[in-house]
Amino acid sequence: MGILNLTPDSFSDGGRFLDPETGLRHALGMVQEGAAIIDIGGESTRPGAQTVSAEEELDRVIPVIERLAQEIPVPISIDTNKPEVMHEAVAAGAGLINDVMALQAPRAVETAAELQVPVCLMHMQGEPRTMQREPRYEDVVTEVRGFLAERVAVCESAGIRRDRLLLDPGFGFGKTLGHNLSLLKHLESLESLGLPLLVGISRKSMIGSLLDGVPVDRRVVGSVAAAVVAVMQGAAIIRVHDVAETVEAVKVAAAVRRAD
Ligand code: YH5
Repeated sequence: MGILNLTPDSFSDGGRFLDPETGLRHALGMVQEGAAIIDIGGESTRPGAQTVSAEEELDRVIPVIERLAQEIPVPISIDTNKPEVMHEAVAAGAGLINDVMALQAPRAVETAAELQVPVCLMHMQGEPRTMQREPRYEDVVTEVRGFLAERVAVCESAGIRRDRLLLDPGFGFGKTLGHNLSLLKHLESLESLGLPLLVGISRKSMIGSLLDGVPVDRRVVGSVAAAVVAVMQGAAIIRVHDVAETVEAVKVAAAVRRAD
């Protein structure tokens, strides 16, 4: 899954993709590099980020989704927690909802059920503005697993088919480095929920911390290493900025995982 950020404050690409044409070119490039899904986001959810209005988010993402849906052969994912954005994005051609709030916003579960597209449910402790202040868990793996199991139950009760759900432990969302490492090491224990796992670690501060604070543009190798570990631990989809590098590494890791 290649990341297409349409936020002006996007930390890792400095908002270079605000212009729809530039966003389109970037997405096409990621598809050529082997991305199987393009994830489009118009609201920053990085630590400390402010929320944006639905109008602003729609202005950023809809023109790009409309163009991309015509021009790329892979599904488009909409990274949003707002029901209106989910609705308009699917109408414009998006085929997957990626919600870091796991459909906890008012009307989000009902909207996703109506839209009949796959949904990725992600775990987060707290909210983006404050989530990294002091993340606390008794047992991060058990708590994340329990949260995801409960959200799956809520979705199924609302009529979302189980085979349309994906799960994500939410690396960096209300987690310390230690929490993130435990989740990655024990990712396989989420596999018993029986749904495909999506993992997003690309360029995150977890990688920066492990590499003595390297800036985002020097986190590619560390991010790829984490992607390899995630695949070995059962991840089905890896959400990344650096598609070409990750695809090569993950092909090798997936072959090892499948071996006898
Ligand atoms: C995710 O994990 N993450 S947006 C801070 C960074 C680097 C990257 C300081 N949407 C996820 O990518 N959706 C985001 O460095 C996501 N899983 C899913 N499903 C945050 C992000 C980032 C933040």
